[in-house]
Amino acid sequence: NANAQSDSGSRDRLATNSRLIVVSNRLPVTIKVDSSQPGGYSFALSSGGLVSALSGAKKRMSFTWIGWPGLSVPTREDELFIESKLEKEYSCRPVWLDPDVADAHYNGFSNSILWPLFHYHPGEMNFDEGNWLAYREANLRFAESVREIVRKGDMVWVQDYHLMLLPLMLRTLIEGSSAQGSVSQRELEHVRHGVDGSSHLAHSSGLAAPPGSEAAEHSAAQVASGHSHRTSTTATNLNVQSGTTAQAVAAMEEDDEDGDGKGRGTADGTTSRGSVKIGFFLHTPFPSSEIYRILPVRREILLGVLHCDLVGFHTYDYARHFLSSCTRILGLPTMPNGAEFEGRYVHVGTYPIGIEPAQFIEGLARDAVKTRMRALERRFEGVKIIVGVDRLDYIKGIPQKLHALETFLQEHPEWVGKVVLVQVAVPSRQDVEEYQNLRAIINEAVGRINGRFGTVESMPIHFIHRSVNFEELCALYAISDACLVTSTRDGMNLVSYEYIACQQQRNGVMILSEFAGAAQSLNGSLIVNPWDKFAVADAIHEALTMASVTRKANFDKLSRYVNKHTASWWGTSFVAE
Ligand code: ADQ
Repeated sequence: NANAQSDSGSRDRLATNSRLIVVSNRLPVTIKVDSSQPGGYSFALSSGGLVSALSGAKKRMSFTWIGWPGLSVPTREDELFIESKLEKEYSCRPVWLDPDVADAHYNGFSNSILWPLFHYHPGEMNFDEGNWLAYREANLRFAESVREIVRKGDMVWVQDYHLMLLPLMLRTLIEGSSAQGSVSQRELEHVRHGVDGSSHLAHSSGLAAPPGSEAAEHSAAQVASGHSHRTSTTATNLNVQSGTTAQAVAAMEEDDEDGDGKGRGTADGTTSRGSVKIGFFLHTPFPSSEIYRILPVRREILLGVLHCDLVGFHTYDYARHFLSSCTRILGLPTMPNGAEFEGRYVHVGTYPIGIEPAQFIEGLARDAVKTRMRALERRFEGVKIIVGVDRLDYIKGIPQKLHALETFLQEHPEWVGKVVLVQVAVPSRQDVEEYQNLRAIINEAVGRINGRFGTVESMPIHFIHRSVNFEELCALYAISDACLVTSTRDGMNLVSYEYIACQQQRNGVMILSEFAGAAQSLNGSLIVNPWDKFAVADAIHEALTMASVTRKANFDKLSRYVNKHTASWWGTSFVAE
């Protein structure tokens, strides 16, 4: 009941007459070339967490989702066909990116710079000027796509580390330059100077700013201010930029729905501040400022996000790290719930994400899942099962998990042959070199441990290097005696939530890394330091020998939390705020 009340409470605060525009790197629709389908393409809605998270808000508000469609197509006709299908059937709008830009934005900058740094792996970070330009370029394309449809009163909710410059770019496109504030105008322009696409166009067409032009002077100013290493390859053309802003304002004035004749423009040709609300949510950790300040473009990324009204994180610690970076790097005055920036207050808050437990309960009721559970229980009769489900990513601490299991078997030989780790690892980001190395490390460890403790009858580790379908996942979660999450950093970690949702019958034990955001919420888990293999081995032993009454008491706490803090609770709370 408490759940229902708080949920409907936040839903009631949703402004149902406004429109929500969600922007994420990928659209929640998988599009494939398929000659058997009308138009030559097949479409399938993804079942990701964000899709369920937004279902609540979607029912109450008019809704559009903007993102990269995951492919490029040969002709404009193909694009138009896909655009029309996505708009009519999925309320989605694709952002078409040149394949090279898409690759350098996603693999080159997002996953090779921001992802490792935000997860405290600066050693894996490869900073490269070209990738940074591609990141800006892609963010600009997204901003332009939003600008084409955004109207006064809309809310734009930007998702995740792929789009951290988008809030700044969007504000510039729809509202023009902001007032001089605590950050110098020149510095803001430095981030913005690619805003109108002039940098890209000039760059790709071989144009350079004519000597003596405003653009050249601006670049010179940047050289003088020490920014030349990042700006010298681009030509800044502020005239083009203001032209683009004027076009944006004109487009919005044409679109003047309230009929007051004022459109969204003010007398000076820009829209008033706050005519569009912008929110940003980071799904990864935000690292300590001591780590964050390693980033060569640390100021630019902070400035990008600070053009929001609300910035959200999974945990209080991430929010605190963000605010202390704003103070230390930009010198901004901050308070526990926000920062002052350019005469406005940017609200910063904690919104822990969840899952939709009902989907898993419904899954467990399916005949196919029940049949599969019986088959697995027969296969592992008399053996305790520990389950691990992770993307094959270095942040998930899979080598640490394997070492802990090895230590456990070494210290407790009586368990050899009586416990298995079923580790499912979905292949991920295989174009990035660090992920290929990780795979080799894991293969070696699995082979070594199985060689050491395996017998003809049994192997301690069942390693499955692929994605498993939803029914197999439900069955695996439900028959396991414990779930082991050893992330060395993880924004939240939803696998722990999914495991709890599937454990009504067995009341299995959740062993959870203290470095996953979920450790701050999932009271009732055994919390471990994944770097301490002896401590994890002890937790495995404790989990396998825990009295059923203790398991039940722990499970009840966990289950209450997971059922209350659902994905839709997260989505509606953020949007209502
Ligand atoms: P991820 O890093 O992808 O998400 P997580 O939250 O654990 O991590 O979600 C993974 C999802 O993928 C789960 O729904 C899980 O079931 C599924 N999955 C993983 N391996 C699978 C496999 N082999 N087969 C099938 N399904 C598999 C990012 C952040 C997290 C944050 C989420 C949401 O890194 O910290 O919790 O976003 O904000």
